[in-house]
Amino acid sequence: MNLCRVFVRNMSQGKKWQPLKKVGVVGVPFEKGQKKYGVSVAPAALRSAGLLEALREIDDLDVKDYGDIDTSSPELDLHVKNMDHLSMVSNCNKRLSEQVTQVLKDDRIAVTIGGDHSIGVGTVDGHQKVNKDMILIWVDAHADINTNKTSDSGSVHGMPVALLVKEFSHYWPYLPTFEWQDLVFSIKSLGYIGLRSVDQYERLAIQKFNVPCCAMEDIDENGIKNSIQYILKTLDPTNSRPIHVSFDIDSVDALEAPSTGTAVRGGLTLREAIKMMEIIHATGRLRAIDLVEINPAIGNENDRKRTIDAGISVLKAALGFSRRGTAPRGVPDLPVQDNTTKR
Ligand SMILES: [Mn+2]
Repeated sequence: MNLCRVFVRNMSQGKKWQPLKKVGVVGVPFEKGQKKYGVSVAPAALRSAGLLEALREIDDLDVKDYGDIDTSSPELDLHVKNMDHLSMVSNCNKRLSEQVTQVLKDDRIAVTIGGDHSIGVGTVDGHQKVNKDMILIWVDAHADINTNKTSDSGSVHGMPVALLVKEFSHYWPYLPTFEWQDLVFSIKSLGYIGLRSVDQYERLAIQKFNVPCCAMEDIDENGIKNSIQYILKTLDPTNSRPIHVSFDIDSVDALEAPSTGTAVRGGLTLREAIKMMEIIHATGRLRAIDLVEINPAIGNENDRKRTIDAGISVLKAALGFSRRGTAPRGVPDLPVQDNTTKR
């Protein structure tokens, strides 16, 4: 009797995770977080390359397109040093946060297609409003954890992590128009994969806060499987927390994803990126994924196509596409011929 009661209690405490079979796609045609033209056309380019159809081909996946976020807003001078287009970044992220919250409340995985990486502020804000215990895996060549004091460029796409972790609040000045943001996400719930271009103060931040981090040299040393498993185990030893992946296409090697604004050689192979996503999918805990920094205006037609294909392959792997193939559901046999004559 007592044993039975203990068993029932354990069952109800240990939530059984299953991959969610419903996704909601949100486009964010926004590029004011960096200086180059073109990132804002990525959602349209991904859709016309067949992103939605590719996701719908995944076994049993229910895909709803929520359309694009309205990224238009007046440019205000907020008198914050070394932060370009701050009011526009803030407005876009506010709307994006609300949309991501809605997708998750609709019981779908939020798939956000950027846009530059400044939109990670809104996707994480919107996600943690629903899943307070989420962990964040930032897959990127860069750490994106500069403040306006440490940034060389003033571009906000190099600052989203610093903007979204609460431990950084006293490294920032007052940021007008950011009142909508719930600054509750902790840097203790963050891990990095794919780093190979890290500024000095970014490295200092990673060390100071002991952020679990698999830079490319660690991935070369240990392999992608051990690397992602190390990040997942460190952030969430009991396998019980929802996962948010913010995937910058520049994490992938510039040879395989050339159409991006800050390409760096020596990155993840496409196969490593896909393998990592298959492992994350298998946890059953993926609840939000961002795909950012594809810039179809950079490179030639071949570069553009290769980069978009890489991005779609990464999303497919995260959402359950199997490279082994999938047999048709509920079909026990191959189709037989009407003609009964045997060969
Ligand atoms: Mn990035």
